[in-house]
Amino acid sequence: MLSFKRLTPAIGAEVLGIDFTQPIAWQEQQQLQEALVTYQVLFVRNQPITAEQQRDFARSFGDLHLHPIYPKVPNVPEVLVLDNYQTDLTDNAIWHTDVTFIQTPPAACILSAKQVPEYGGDTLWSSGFAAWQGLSPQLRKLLEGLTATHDFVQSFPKERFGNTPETAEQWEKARLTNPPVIHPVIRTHPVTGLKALFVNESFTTVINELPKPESDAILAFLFKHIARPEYTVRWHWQVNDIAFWDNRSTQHYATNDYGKAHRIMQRATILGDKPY
Ligand SMILES: O=C(O)CCC(=O)C(=O)O
Ligand SMILES: [Fe+2]
Repeated sequence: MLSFKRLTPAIGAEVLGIDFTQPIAWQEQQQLQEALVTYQVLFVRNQPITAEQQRDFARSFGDLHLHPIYPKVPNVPEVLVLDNYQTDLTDNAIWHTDVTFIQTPPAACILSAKQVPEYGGDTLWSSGFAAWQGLSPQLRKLLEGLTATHDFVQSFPKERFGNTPETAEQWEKARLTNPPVIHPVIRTHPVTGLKALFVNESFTTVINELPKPESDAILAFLFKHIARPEYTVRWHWQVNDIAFWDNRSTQHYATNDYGKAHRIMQRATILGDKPY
């Protein structure tokens, strides 16, 4: 029997009583889907799943995104590998929502911890609902109806992701297939109808309706606002933990404090709808 233990008032719950190495019953699947919207991020301890199991579970929620840059698990391209010995992951130590540089950003992501440092390497999630509700009515009025540009290149610059003969072609292709896109600054969650702040420091470059200096100042404020501890939950990883988050209403930050310790995570990314 599934149960959920809430972790903070704003966001996060631990899921108890589930085994992802076994097929998930339809009823459990429904419960998880509902809980994902309620808690925004779910954590499950002790789930030694294979990449194929992770892919298949993720696929039961929707089509999967193939990341244009990050390395993939061999033969399982739907599961990407975040290995600090292999890839520059410093941009994950910025508050961000995954893959907002496409027209239909992910609805949800599933992250599995394969190797973790003894200490450090925690990940934090922030609630876009709580952040929105934490703004004054005056600022909310200003932001509603505004749009922002999201650009892949801001977080994956050529200097770091396309600067070798092996990566240059992949990077150029990624840039061409991922031109900048426009999303609302405040999005409406398609399931709950709640509003969430939807600009993030990784990919959002400008609020389109404002002069650049005003856009810069307001974005800087919003990026700081989303990080307020009251809106967040912090997870300390053990190997084989899973995090499953609603990528429509949250941002996350992978703490970069573990130096040369080896940390490996694998992620499946479930595509969503066009934000409105
Ligand atoms: O490494 C982590 O904990 C999270 C990395 C990240 O940003 C992601 O998986 O989307
Ligand atoms: Fe991320």
